[in-house]
Amino acid sequence: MKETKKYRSIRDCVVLAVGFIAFMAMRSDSLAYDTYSTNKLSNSSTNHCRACHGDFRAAISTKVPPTVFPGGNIHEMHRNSAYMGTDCDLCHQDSGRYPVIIGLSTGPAGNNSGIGCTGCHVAEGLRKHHVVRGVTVCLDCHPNDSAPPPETTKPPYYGLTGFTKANNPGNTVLATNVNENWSAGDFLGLDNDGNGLYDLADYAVGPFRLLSATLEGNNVRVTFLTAGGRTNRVQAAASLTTAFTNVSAALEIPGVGLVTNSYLDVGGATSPLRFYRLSAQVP
Ligand code: HEC
Ligand code: HEC
Ligand code: HEC
Ligand code: HEC
Ligand SMILES: [Ca+2]
Ligand SMILES: [Ca+2]
Ligand SMILES: [Ca+2]
Repeated sequence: MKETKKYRSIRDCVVLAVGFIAFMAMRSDSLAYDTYSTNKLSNSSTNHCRACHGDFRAAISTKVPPTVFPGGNIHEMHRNSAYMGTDCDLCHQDSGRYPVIIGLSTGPAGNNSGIGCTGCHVAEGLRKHHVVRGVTVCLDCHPNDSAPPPETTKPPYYGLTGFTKANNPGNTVLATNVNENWSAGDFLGLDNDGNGLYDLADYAVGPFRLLSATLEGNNVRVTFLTAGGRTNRVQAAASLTTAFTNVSAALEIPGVGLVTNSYLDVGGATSPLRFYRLSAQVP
């Protein structure tokens, strides 16, 4: 047995070599996304976070409309004690500042084991958010994600006093520099579960209910509590046993935070009996 292994045919060596090259090719491709920037690891300057989000010490926003990073710097927004105040070791490896691995870091000693960016950007939710916003490339290498935890679940790093000021994932306060809103102007934190809805606009966080239905001549004004960023419809039925149909178009609720909205159902008061309900559209 030993002899046959030792004197392998040339053909076997070629197969082994081809196998090795194929493995190398897969490896460098898979490295394309596991660090923020592949520039110092391979020649690839595309297909990584930096290709779309730019230099971490700059202010490139992928949001539409763009969000505003304090001091024009994503790095400072995360780490500066005037803002989120996140400890270096939550993202970095203390052996060196580069490269920054997305799912691995030194971590806050005695608390967590160091899961890098995913301590706040929960992996499944982050990827789902990309897919919802049309960046489907994530599915190439992460096709089998389980369902992300809901918007209300605190990511592992949230509330680690002394290591970061990031806290409530629901971001229920419309103010800058609290909870998970550290960029200015939009009052939004993160879409933690990646369903396309942020904070109060996420149905797991913000309330959604009918407040009143009042007569205005032959019409009915339906008033409801919802949140900016949602798309809602008012629906009606003649009885509770018949199907509800849309009476309003898809209503895009403007602004951020809790909003009282109303819709005038023209001719709604001409039917002897009419039931209303609201429908939620999730992107
Ligand atoms: C092909 C371009 C592209 C690549 C590559 C990319 N992103 Fe994004 N990213 C986007 C877009 C587009 C959005 C959505 C902007 C929005 O929310 O409207 C986004 C959103 C985000 C957000 C905000 C999530 C939220 O809840 O608001 C974070 C954080 C983020 N990306 C991190 C990353 C990380 C980490 C990587 C690398 C693993 C990465 N992105 C790779 C385009 C990209
Ligand atoms: C939110 C995560 C995060 C935190 C917190 C953070 N950094 Fe960074 N840091 C990064 C990322 C991402 C980069 C860019 C890496 C790249 O370009 O590939 C970076 C880049 C750097 C670089 C440049 C590395 C190079 O060789 O180009 C230095 C130095 C650095 N950080 C130091 C720090 C220090 C010191 C702290 C704490 C005061 C800190 N960082 C906190 C994520 C973070
Ligand atoms: C301690 C929690 C925490 C950690 C760790 C963290 N982030 Fe963030 N990050 C946030 C929060 C919260 C926001 C949203 C701030 C806002 O929009 O007000 C954010 C926003 C971002 C954005 C801006 C998206 C946009 O355009 O609006 C990018 C990009 C980003 N993070 C990348 C990273 C990367 C890469 C890492 C790891 C190197 C990382 N983050 C680690 C909490 C964190
Ligand atoms: C070319 C293949 C490839 C693509 C495309 C890709 N990734 Fe990854 N990703 C990897 C590899 C490899 C790792 C490291 C292995 C690991 O930790 O699972 C990784 C790790 C991660 C992690 C940390 C590990 C975890 O799941 O907890 C996150 C978060 C992540 N990727 C997000 C994204 C996002 C967001 C996109 C789309 C913008 C994306 N990836 C696209 C290959 C890829
Ligand atoms: Ca913000
Ligand atoms: Ca949130
Ligand atoms: Ca959400």
